[in-house]
Formats: sequence, C-alpha cells, structure tokens
Amino acid sequence: MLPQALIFDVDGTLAETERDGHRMAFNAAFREAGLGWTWDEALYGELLAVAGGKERIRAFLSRHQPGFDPPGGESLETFVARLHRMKNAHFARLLEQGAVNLRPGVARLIGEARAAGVPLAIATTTSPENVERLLARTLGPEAPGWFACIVAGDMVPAKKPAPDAYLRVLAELDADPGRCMAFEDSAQGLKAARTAGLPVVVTPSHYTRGEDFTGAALVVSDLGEPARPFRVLAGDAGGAGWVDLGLIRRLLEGQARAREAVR
Ligand code: XBP
Ligand code: MG
Repeated sequence: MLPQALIFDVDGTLAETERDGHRMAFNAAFREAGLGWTWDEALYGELLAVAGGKERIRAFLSRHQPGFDPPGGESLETFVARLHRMKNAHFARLLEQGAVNLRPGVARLIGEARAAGVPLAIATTTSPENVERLLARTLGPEAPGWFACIVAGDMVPAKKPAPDAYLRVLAELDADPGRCMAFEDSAQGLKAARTAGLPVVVTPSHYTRGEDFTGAALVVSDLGEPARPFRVLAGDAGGAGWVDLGLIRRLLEGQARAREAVR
C-alpha cells in the first residue's frame, strides 16, 4: 500500500539551511542595519531552540541585549519585522548564489513519490517565500507546484514543537496520519509531528545531532542514495541503504503493528 502523503520539514531536513543560509543571513542583516551583533555557531545553536526567525531575534534581545531600544523610536515589533525582512532578502541572495543544496536522497525520494502519484506536502516554521525559493532553486522553477500543500509558520497559531502545521497539512489533504510519513531533522520537529499522530523519519542535521529522537520510526544519517547509503542511527531499516517508498511502506506497517499490539 502506498503512503497517503510524504510531509517534509524544510530547514535542516531538505537542506542544511541553518548552517549554510539562515545564520549567515541574520549576520548580514545585522551588519546592514549597523548593529554590532554576530551570531556565532555556538550562540546560533542555542538560539535554534526558539522556532521562527522573528521569535529568535526577540529571544536574543531579551537574553543578550536586555537594555536594547529600537533606533528612531521604532516599536520593537516593527523593528524585528524589518530586520527579519532584511535577513530573508540576504537568505534569498544566498540561495541565488547556490550556497544551499539539497541533502542526499531528497531529490530522489521526491522524484519517486511524484512518479508513483504519492502526494507531497511541507510543514515548516519558515515563510512560504523561503520554501518556494529553496524548492525552485534546487529542484527547478516548477517544483513548488509539485506540493499539494505548503503550510508555513505564520499560517498557523503556534510554531513547532506545537503540532499546528502538521495538523493543518493533514486537514488540507484529508489524510490519516498513521498512513503518512513525516520527515524531520530536530527533536522539536519530531515532537510536532508525533503530537499530530504522524510516524517520523529523522535525519539529524548539523545543529541537531545529539538531540533525543525517541519516538522516531527510524533515525538515519540522511535519506541515502544507492551509491551512498545512509547510516542507521536508531531503529530498524531492514537492511535498506536509502529511504524509498518500499522502506516507508515497511515502516508504516511496523508502526501500525506496534499500535495494534498496545490496544
Ligand atoms: C526552522 C526555523 C526557522 C528558520 C528560519 O524550524 O525555526 O525559524 O530557522 O526561518 P523547522 P525564518 O525546521 O522546525 O521548521 O527566519 O523564516 O523563521
Ligand atoms: Mg527543521
């Protein structure tokens, strides 16, 4: 039986966007705005616990710049929104420059799902513009249209680890969560998808390695390619070396059996 849908997180899962794009873009925006702030790798790793770029800037201000007042009497909300727009313009430029590439196996699995008629969807904390630009730049200009639904952070009341983005995708697709597979790179994303009732394949990314992925159906280094198999980090891949529709079907069947066993 084919899965009802494959639902992908974006940042860290489709590509190493945090490492190769967002952090640099935040720093470029701070320079452009004449602010003397730099988010180094360690600080960014800490700030990533706050989902959402605008929320992350606010968390940084309250934790690391407590006395900060926006310039020219601007409200904090307007200032943060303006800085975040600047950051996204830098992120778009980095994408155009080809600084961000898809992780192994992503394009292959998306292609296999399309060929088999399995619906694709996105549940992300970033903005629709960032998603569309990333998909278009890495998979081709038509790629955003391959996704039956793209639910982004500001479209739902609460960002991950809340399940809202996944619940909205499931409602839009009228899909049974137990028959879909979600793809995530972080413990926060895993929690969001599990709370929505979805089985999850986790491919840890640069900033999320070492997080606790208890509850994942499978944790692998990446989605793998025939010429470059994944490493299994937790769970049973049944000897497979890459995530394809056959492995997803076996994982979904295993999860369904596990649910039956506890009934
Ligand atoms: C991603 C995020 C986002 C990105 C930046 O989380 O938290 O905030 O870091 O994007 P996830 P924006 O992978 O769980 O969706 O600046 O557009 O928010
Ligand atoms: Mg992510």
